[in-house]
Amino acid sequence: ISQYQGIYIAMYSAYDEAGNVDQDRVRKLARYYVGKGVKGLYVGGSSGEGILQNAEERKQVLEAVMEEVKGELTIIVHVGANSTREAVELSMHAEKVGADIISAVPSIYYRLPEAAVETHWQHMIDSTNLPFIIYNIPQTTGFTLSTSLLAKLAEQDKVIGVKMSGESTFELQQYKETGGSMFLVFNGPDEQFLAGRIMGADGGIGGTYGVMPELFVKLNSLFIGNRIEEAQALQTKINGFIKKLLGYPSLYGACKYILSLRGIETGAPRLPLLPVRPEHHASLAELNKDIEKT
Ligand code: HMN
Repeated sequence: ISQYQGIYIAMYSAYDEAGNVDQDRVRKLARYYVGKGVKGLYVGGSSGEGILQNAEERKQVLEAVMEEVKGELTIIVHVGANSTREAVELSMHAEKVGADIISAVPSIYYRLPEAAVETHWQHMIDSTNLPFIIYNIPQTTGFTLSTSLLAKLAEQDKVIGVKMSGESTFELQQYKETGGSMFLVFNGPDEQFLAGRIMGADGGIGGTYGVMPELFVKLNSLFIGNRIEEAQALQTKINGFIKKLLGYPSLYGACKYILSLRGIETGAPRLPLLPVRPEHHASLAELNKDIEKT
């Protein structure tokens, strides 16, 4: 499993000024993350607004990412969609363009029994030869992955891990124990990265990594080097930044504005995610400086 361990940036969307997917901006954003020590990118997840884009747009985003960084970064694609049919279409597309791994949330809106979620995921798994990472994010989907479903899915070689975005490190540890030492668990809540690692996570996938990749790479190295006190101090420092980011009308609007200050234009997030407000520009510029000097 060491081939997949590490830090994955949950990549943001990149639109032009009219709000359309901008492949050139996607390429620049992907390129920005090369050479920073991260293992790869998680494309089209929560931070990437996959759920706010149609299938065609999601394909355009992935194609631009693959053209730019294929072979340089490991690419996990979020292919979750409400209908199984669309999720399967996106899975097959991901395989066709050379992505490394697919991953999906359950279907949302309907309250589905576990058997329906299992069937939904199984169709994606069966549609390609790619490895699959379950995406568990109960606070947004309303569906909590049980250890029994995890155990059942993990029996298949293709199901290599879970992205654990729930906030309980107890559940995270239970997933790791259930899946076994060869089953990957990725920490989701960035503010608990170190806690997740200590309780068994193999790495992390996170949305705030996108404005501070070097800090999470360093935090991960400190953990691996068993320098726990320094790691705790760095996580505390990072959490100060995350706390500020979460105070804006939208987290991604704030993160994307910070990137624009570094010359990486990605446009505003798509509504209903709110754009950054002009009166917040100055404090975000301050925050950017603080992050850059850490
Ligand atoms: C993604 O799919 O884009 C993210 O990796 C999901 C990730 O777990 C984020 N969680 C949520 O959005 C609920 C975190 O990165 C989160 O944004 C961060 O910890 C700040 O709270």
